[in-house]
Amino acid sequence: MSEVPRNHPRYQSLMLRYRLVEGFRNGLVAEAGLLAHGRGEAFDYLLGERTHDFAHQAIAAASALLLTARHPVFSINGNSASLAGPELVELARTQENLVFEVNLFYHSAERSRRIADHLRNLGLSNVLESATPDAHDLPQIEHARRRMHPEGIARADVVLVALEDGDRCKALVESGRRVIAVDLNPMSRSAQVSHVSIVDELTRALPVLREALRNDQTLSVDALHARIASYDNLSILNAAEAAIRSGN
Ligand code: PTJ
Repeated sequence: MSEVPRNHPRYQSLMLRYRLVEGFRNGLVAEAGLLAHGRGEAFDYLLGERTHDFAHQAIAAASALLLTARHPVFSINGNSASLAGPELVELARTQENLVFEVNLFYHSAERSRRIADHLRNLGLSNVLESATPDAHDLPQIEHARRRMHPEGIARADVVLVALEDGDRCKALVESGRRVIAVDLNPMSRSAQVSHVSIVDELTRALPVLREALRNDQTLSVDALHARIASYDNLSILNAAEAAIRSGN
């Protein structure tokens, strides 16, 4: 895999596969995570593997939400940790109060610990694991993703999720938290129910988000609130679906 020449037309896509397969071999990624990635690749292919204007608009709203948040938390699963380690580190450097909480659908204590260790080894310090003995439970959810660390998602007012399952997204929204989703499928339940849906590939979207956070730091809270108030997620989802259907 490392022998793929940099000028190969599918270089980036192949490198992401490599990160994911490596994550699988190291016990970070669930078997189903490999399938979830393939689904994402298909949508990204239809989107022309680029960050569209609708994603830039969603990222601008996400930046405003994160900068005005009291306690923002990025919910991390096996795929996001394996795909986007370096991008998460850069994001944490820009938004210092951002907490990273390992929260898994196919939970095992072993995989959760491996993911948390992986992130800490990359240099992240604000790393929590949902499945702690004093975890709170998110109402409406039966599976392992209901758990919330008391210093993480349980206290969060803004939660960023990526490659998320729709029922937890909905439960997070209904719990009163503001939810930002990164999901290549604008028709997924996660994208449909979130307040801000970034329809873009995770490792492409995060550096754009980091740049937006950097640029927006000097804006007033009023200006950030105005941006959030004027943001219309439904029109963003419609634009993303239209791009996929038209192939533009
Ligand atoms: O690590 P765990 O146990 O928490 O398991 C996590 C997985 C990913 C297995 C689980 O959340 C899952 O099954 O996800 P889904 O329901 O398949 O949803 C994944 C969504 O993310 C789909 O809509 C994909 O199109 C999208 N997606 C896949 N890869 C990417 C992506 N979106 C952005 N960037 C990607 N790289």
